[in-house]
Amino acid sequence: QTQTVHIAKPEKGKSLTDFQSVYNAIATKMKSESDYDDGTGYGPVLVRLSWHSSATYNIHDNSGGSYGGTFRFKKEASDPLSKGLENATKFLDPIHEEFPWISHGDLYTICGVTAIQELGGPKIPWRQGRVDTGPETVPAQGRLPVPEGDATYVRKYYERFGFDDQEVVALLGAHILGKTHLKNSGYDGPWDDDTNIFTNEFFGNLLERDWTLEKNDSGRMQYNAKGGIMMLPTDYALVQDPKYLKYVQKYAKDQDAFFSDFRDIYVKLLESGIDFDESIEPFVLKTLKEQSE
Ligand code: ZEM
Repeated sequence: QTQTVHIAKPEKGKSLTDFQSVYNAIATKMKSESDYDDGTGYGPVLVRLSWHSSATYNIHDNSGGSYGGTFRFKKEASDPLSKGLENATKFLDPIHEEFPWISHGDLYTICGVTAIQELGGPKIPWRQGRVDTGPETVPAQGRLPVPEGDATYVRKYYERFGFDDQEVVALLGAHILGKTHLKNSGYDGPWDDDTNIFTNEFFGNLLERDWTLEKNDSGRMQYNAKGGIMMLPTDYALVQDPKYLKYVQKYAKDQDAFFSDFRDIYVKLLESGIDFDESIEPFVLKTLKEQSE
């Protein structure tokens, strides 16, 4: 089987300061457009974009992943499972115009790092060096997960990335951010009362709320709890499977453990399939708040 090789090449002549400028431009635009999606703001949809641009990865042939920035091509972005992400790419268009030197892969990953940090999540060490590849490198559709699956489906799905049970549970904690939209996915509602604060509450909600499986207005089955919050079947799978449940309980009790494990698996996701030379240092970018202190 042929293996795709993705060697990181840093943006020429750019240093930490330049990437901090990109971070600041994204964070500032997030703040000034905080009305988006009924006051949720753009943070969650930017995190989802970083996930979908990386979610095409296949460990068996090293194809897909965030390296080539191929989400910029219609062939990839038009996947019905990515509906709604045009809001994220449109948000980023003027950022790319301001910083035309940044590759799309770097932009589609640094935006997720920016959003998580600005919304109160862990600091994410991020590395530059993704290089735009051509339309011929867009993976065939069918690599994104469907929300209808059970624990067996979720475990099998993440084998393609080489992620274990603990990593999968930590990563899915990102579903504390944002919401599902009938017009995009056919699911309906947020995962928490706060849609734009990164905490370990996804796990607390899974364990503590009274969940009822109900049919929503597009005929899809989802878990609902009082106060209008919801879980996808793939989210609820994490409490149905004893091996997953163990980590749900751990992260519900221990936000520091969640933050640290989430950081590690999110970095692994964004860097899947990329060879970084030792000379490419991870950047820990500062939040707007840290810079104003
Ligand atoms: Zn999500 N996700 N996701 N996800 N996701 C949605 C929204 C968001 C799955 C999924 O089907 C859906 C990860 C994994 C998985 C985010 C981040 C991450 C929605 C709703 C669906 C249906 C879309 C809509 O209607 O607008 C499935 C099946 C997953 C794996 C099994 C991982 C991993 C993520 C990040 C690390 C985020 C932040 C959102 C909210 C987007 C928004 O617009 O509010």
